[in-house]
Amino acid sequence: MFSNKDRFKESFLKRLESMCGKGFEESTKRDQYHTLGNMVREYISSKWIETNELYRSENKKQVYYLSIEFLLGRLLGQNLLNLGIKEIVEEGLSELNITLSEIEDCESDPALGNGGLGRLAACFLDSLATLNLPGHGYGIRYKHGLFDQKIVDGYQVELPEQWLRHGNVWEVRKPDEAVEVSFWGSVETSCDNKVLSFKQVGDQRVLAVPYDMPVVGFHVNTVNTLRLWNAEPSSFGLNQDILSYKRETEAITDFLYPDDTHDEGKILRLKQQYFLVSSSIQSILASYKKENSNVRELHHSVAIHINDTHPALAIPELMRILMDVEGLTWDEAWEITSHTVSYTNHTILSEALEKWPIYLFKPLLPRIYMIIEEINERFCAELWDRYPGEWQRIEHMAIIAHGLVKMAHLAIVGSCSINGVAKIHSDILKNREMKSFYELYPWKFNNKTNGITHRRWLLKANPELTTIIKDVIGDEWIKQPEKLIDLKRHIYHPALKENFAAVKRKRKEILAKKIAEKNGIIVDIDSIFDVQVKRLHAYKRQLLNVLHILYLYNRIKEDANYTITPRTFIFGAKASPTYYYAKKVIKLIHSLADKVNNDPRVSKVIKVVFMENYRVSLAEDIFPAADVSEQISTASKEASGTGNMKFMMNGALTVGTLDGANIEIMEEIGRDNIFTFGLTASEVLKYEENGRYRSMEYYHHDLRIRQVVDQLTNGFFSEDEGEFESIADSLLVQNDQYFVLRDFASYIEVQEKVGVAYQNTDKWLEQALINISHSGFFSSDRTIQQYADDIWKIGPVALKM
Ligand code: CR1
Repeated sequence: MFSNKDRFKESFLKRLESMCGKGFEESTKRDQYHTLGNMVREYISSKWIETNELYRSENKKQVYYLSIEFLLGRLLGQNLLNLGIKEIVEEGLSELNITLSEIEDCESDPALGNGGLGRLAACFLDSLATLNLPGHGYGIRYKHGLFDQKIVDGYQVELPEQWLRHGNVWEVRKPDEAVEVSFWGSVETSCDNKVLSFKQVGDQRVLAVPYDMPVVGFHVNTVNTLRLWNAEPSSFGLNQDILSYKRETEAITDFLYPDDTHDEGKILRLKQQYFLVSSSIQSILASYKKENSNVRELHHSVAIHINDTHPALAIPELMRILMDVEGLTWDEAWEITSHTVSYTNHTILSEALEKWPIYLFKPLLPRIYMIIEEINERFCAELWDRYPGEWQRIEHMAIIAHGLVKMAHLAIVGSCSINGVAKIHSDILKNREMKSFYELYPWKFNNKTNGITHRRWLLKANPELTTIIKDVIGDEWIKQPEKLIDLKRHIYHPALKENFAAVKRKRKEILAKKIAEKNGIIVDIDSIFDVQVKRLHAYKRQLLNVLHILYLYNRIKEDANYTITPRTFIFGAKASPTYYYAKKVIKLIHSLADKVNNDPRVSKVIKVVFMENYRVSLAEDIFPAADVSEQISTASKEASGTGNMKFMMNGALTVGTLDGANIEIMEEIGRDNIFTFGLTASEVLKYEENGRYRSMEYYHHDLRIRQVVDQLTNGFFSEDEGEFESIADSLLVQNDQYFVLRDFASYIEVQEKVGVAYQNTDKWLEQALINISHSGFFSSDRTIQQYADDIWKIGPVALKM
């Protein structure tokens, strides 16, 4: 049906009629989307079945990637591209006078994730399939993904996201593979022939029903699986009021937690975590046992990866099943578990380190708690042997302490590998945050610098740039992204520069049109598009960006001779609904935008735009249009960042601190092709240790700082002088935890350099092209290959094309 455009057109029209009961003329765009989506899914399914059969027959080691988030984005366009049938479909549709993008816009953008961590998981799935690696995702099928953001009078309002409202063409419900997950109750211990056995009784059972989604590799036959679990009432759960049982059960998969760093501390969140883990481990074991008789060999055939600590209960859950169901001894079960599970840490922010109070944990998961207690006791005994008398160290490293279960400690002790997500982050883990664990298990610690799939962030998001690159260096780089470096030889060719400039311009025009439609703001295409898009967090320092814009406003107002390269400052960010400070910053951006955009003189040279509801599909419009990428976190706080890589790949120049993967970007492209500023990580950490930073001194000594900080509370923005007082307090009263004022002068200076550099168009274009040439290193194909070789020890299993 996709062999050529005529065949496609014919099947499309036929299918449309049979599916929607309408002729083409009466059909809506959504009917067309559904028809095409179904055709594509059907086309995928034979490869999907073949891949699964191959995995069964080859019986090679497989990896299961457990993640509480998968931020997939829309799938139609990506699947067409990966299947290699996008052009045929586009041609066929154009003969019907429709464009693919109109149809794509009918697809909801599944936001089953918050930000970097969830999007990373989605990029990894794409790379696994493309590299023909047997690797599958396990996650939760949230009925409502991350909230939709509306801005009302400058304030964020959250609306429930509804990605399933019109169904999901990509999923297949598999009720036959449903499993049960137990909560509450108590553990009955019995002793038979000196062998203890454990049984959870009086528990509440929840049915976990899998919905499988195909993960299509790029131009290969591999189709892996993303299995998302849905919570439903089980027929065994009827020992309670049926309505409340149904409600309680379904609540488990109703919502994604909209908070990506704070530990919510909610029992529902813990339920979600155990629900994901228990159903996934049961399913992994069931499929292992179909082909293998000896569960003692599990770790030779199965690797289980936990994406942050949210799925860390995989460790005690695997122990439970190996002992209570399979009848293994503790030592046997531990040997297998600790060789099967590996763990990635994504942040050092202490508020994000999950710790569960025992009083919540123990009643909800009594058997799991028992197992963790035992893991802890044995671990502490080991420590006691190794560090006799050092009770402080032992207390500090224990898995259970001060009434809390520490998930990161559990994850470290029970895993064979622990990795950070950029060099500096992994070093901080080893030398500071997890130092004592590193001393104990140095071999477990390693780094895997994050990556992004160039298939979504370049081929799909920026087909115009893709074409230019292909015209110059061919298309080998598409399969081997490191070959993008071949472009570097051509950066001085005027034609390449011109073509790149034309593409950038075109993409800026497209974005400008969206801004005009959505925000009613007309922006200057010739201005620098300076973009900061990411979750809103104090450590990401959107505030630094805001204060700099305010400083520019003041300069322009005060000095008639002040000249500046015109700039459009673009923001996109969701704030966690309960994060008061973050929501205030969103309001501040809007108040600033009002001031700037409505001032006749200022608005001639700068504009401020906040794009509502930042999400994957919007990101695909933004990255290709950006000139400048703002990566300005307080050094040491951003574990890696991945937006930085997407900008670079689309030829934006970075303004950044020496934090996370910015450092490796700099190492790749050279110091001259990035605008760095601010404290280094070791300087920040030193300040934090010695407590010598006084933000007040910067406020008093730098008039530029004093002016902008005063403007937060002197009625400049609004009659309500208290509106932004909390922000001013964070800077002064609370001594500016994220060093905004400390880095302010250095930020102004580097931004001036950016303005000057942009004037030299030729050089700017060369630098943009240098960024693109080096972006191959940041493909998630490289990252995944490293995970596969060093951690999972898995190799490709490929079907012939
Ligand atoms: C980090 O903050 C990193 C992503 C993916 C985030 C970001 O720097 O790029 O993970 N961490 O590794 C996170 O979401 C809960 O922690």
